[in-house]
Parts: sequence; structure tokens; C-alpha cells
Amino acid sequence: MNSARSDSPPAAVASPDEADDREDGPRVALKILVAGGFGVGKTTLVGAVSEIRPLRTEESLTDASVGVDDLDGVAAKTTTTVAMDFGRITLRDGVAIYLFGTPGQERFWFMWNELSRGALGAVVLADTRRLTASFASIDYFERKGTPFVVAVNCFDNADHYDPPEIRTALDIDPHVPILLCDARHTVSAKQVLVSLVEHALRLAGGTRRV
Ligand SMILES: Nc1nc2c(ncn2[C@@H]2O[C@H](COP(=O)(O)OP(=O)(O)O)[C@@H](O)[C@H]2O)c(=O)[nH]1
Ligand SMILES: [Mg+2]
Repeated sequence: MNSARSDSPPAAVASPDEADDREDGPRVALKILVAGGFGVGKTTLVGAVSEIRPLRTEESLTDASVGVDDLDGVAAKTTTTVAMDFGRITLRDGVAIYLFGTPGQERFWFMWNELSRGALGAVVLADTRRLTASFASIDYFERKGTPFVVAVNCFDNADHYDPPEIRTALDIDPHVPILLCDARHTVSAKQVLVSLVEHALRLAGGTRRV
């Protein structure tokens, strides 16, 4: 298990309109969830964009996971996130994003209500080889009315599908952005976050660009 460095977040993550005036910290802190099924790339995405060494709670997959975690299509995966990922990114001066990678396994769903409180929105990562693994996350954020975008993590050996095909397969509302990304690459992962922030602002009636 890795531990976070001393750049710890503010005691509470403020909502966008709760900017504080401290000169040494962010004036606005946004909380974004990174969700999706087991092995879709949540830990990878948080690690790709975080400017602090992400707090991870990876543990080795053990035999106890067999029959509990859905390992179909992710046979090469040797670790799993047992609590959550945490990372931070500064979009521009004074605006910090705190990222919470939410556990994909069903047994951790109880954490989602806590984690989603005060969140600006969510990125639902999807893998075209196992789209069903992301259904639960999409259902959850739709039910909650939490703004979300779907980011299809383009794995090297996965078939390529265009966003309209993915929208149909996942039955996603027309207004929800669907993007293709590579969770390993900082620029691609950051673009996903920017799309989510813009989407959330649009839904809130704002027109500002971040
Ligand atoms: N080829 C490829 N592999 C990836 C990509 N994203 C993640 N991986 C790998 O897929 C595995 C699962 O990713 P991980 O981030 O642990 O998934 P999580 O369970 O959603 O946190 C890891 O071995 C990653 O290195 C990607 O975009 N392309
Ligand atoms: Mg993980």
C-alpha cells in the first residue's frame, strides 16, 4: 500500500461556491469521483493526472477474490483497490480538483453515498470488452442526478467503437458526453476531467469555460 505525501487536502472539500481566501491553498476545491467496473482503469487514471503521489489502497488479488470479483477480461490484473484512490490536480491557479476513485466491486457500493456527497460530478470509465461492468455506476449517478460523463478507456486489444455505438449499447441519455480516452496518458485523462467540469457547469446553467 502506498501512502500519501504531506500535501494533504483541506480538512473539508468545499463546494465550488465555498471558495476560501487562503493564499497558500486552492480558493476553489472541486470533488470528482472516478467510477466504473473492476479493472476499467480508475486507479490508472487517478495516477495519470494526480500532481501528488496518489493515495492508493491496492492489495494483491488473492484466491479469496475468485468468485467474488469479476475477473473476466482482466486476467492480467494482480491487484485490486480495496478502499479508494485519492489524487489532486490543479486546473489553474486557485482551482483544485480532488479525485476519488471509487471501488468497483459491489461489496463497496455502500461507500458511494458518502463519496458522492458534495461531488461536482463523476467520470464513469468503461471498457468495451466488458461494458456491463460499468452499468451499475451509470445507474447510480443517473438515479442520484449527479452529472457524469462516460469515458471509454481504449485498451490496446479491445475492439474500437465510436461514441454513438457506445451510447446505444449503454443506453446513455443524449446530453451525457461520451469520450474515448487512454487512462494512462495525462493529457487524455485531463481532457476527460475538463469535459466533466464543462458538462457540470452547463447543467448548472453556467457558460464559463474551465
Ligand atoms: N492497455 C491499457 N491498459 C490499461 C489502461 N488503463 C489501465 N490499464 C491497465 O489495466 C489494468 C487495470 O487498471 P486499474 O487502473 O487497476 O483498474 P481499476 O480496477 O479500475 O482501478 C492495470 O493493469 C492497468 O495498467 C489503458 O488505457 N490501456
Ligand atoms: Mg483500482
